[in-house]
Amino acid sequence: MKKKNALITGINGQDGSYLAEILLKKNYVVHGIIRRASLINTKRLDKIFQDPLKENRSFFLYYGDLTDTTFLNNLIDDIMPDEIYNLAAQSHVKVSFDNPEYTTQVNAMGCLKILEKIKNLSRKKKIKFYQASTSEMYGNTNQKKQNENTRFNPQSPYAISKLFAHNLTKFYRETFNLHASNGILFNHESPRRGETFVTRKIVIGIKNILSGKIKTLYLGNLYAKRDWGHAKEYCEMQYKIMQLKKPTDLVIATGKSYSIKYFTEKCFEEIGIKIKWKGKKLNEYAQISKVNNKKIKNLKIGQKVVAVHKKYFRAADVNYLNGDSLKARKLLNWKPKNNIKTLIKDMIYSELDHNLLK
Ligand code: NAP
Ligand code: G4F
Repeated sequence: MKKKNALITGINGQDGSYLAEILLKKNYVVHGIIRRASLINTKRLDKIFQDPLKENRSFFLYYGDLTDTTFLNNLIDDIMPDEIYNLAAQSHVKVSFDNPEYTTQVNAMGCLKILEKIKNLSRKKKIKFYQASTSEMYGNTNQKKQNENTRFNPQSPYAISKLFAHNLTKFYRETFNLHASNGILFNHESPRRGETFVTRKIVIGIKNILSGKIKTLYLGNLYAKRDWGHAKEYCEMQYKIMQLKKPTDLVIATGKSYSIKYFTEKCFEEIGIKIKWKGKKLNEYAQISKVNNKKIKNLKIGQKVVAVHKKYFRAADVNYLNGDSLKARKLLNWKPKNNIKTLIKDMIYSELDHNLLK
């Protein structure tokens, strides 16, 4: 049987790398776009990389950029994929405040370029499309749980660019009859998470505190709450959404929401360190109150290990996200396997030197 061809934009990212592994296991030929960088930065793809000179390859990488229309059109013409997963994005919310135009070019216009190309090819081939939509689009809402019918109220250039792409995807599906779906994914993390997103930053911060490289980890808004799932599991859902007979928009979430403060406490707790919070607002900090781990010798009771710094606050923030994924649970026959505990364990144990752990 002829193998299916999938094109993944953003293959080098957290999700792209997991999705590529999933599709290769399902016997797909996987094509991915990577950006040229002055140093090789494709570590997440090391496991699945195939020598370009190997015959009968099933994994192909192409240098390109979502801002380059000619490149995108030529590549899609060449591959004529069965499925396109659009995961490429300037995905950092805080960065989008400083780079709003670039964020919009990539996240919004990038999506438009691909949808237009799929539409123009539709007489030749029906290419299916998945758009990486986001819970950030809900912004600040008074709904206790957010689902596919909740009103969007985006709070950043990132979220606005993603809402543009979300609406486009829906519009092209309804108007031009494309098989195009939005996965409205709530935050999902893993050992492969980018180092400047808060969960990975906390885990790396703890590692650096344990090794003595830093004394204190600085964070921003400790009171924002997020619905954190596991990226590997959510990427399996991206594949499943693509396989639906009828394209649609689906929320993927755990339905549990925790603050950054809670996540931080639980990470320390996982390695046997109890922290105590003191102070308020910009003077808030946490110090070590107990160490229940004989292998940790260089930390003292009272050491200030976490503090708040205004640098890490945003001009506007999303205070509370908690997803209602009932529709996906029914349509995809899914329920989340991971919770905050298993997520923290996976991130901590992948990051830290096992000799330092309990
Ligand atoms: P990520 O780790 O930041 O990966 C994004 C990928 O996009 C990176 O490989 C990046 O390339 C690539 N990229 C950025 N700008 C590009 C451009 N101009 N042209 C081509 N490629 C470009 O993000 P992620 O966490 O895997 O998320 C995947 C997608 O889901 C993103 O669209 C994100 O916005 C969305 N999303 C994520 C979450 C989440 O919690 N993780 C939740 C909802 C939605 P480099 O490797 O060269 O930087
Ligand atoms: O980890 P974050 O940077 O993720 P954020 O902003 O929720 O965005 C991520 O999830 C979205 C899905 O909802 C994706 F669409 C998006 O691409 C990205 O993957 O921040 C989470 C929260 C925020 O409220 C932030 O203000 O943590 C707060 N926070 C507190 N201190 C911090 C920090 N965030 C970062 N990055 N760094 C801090 O020091």
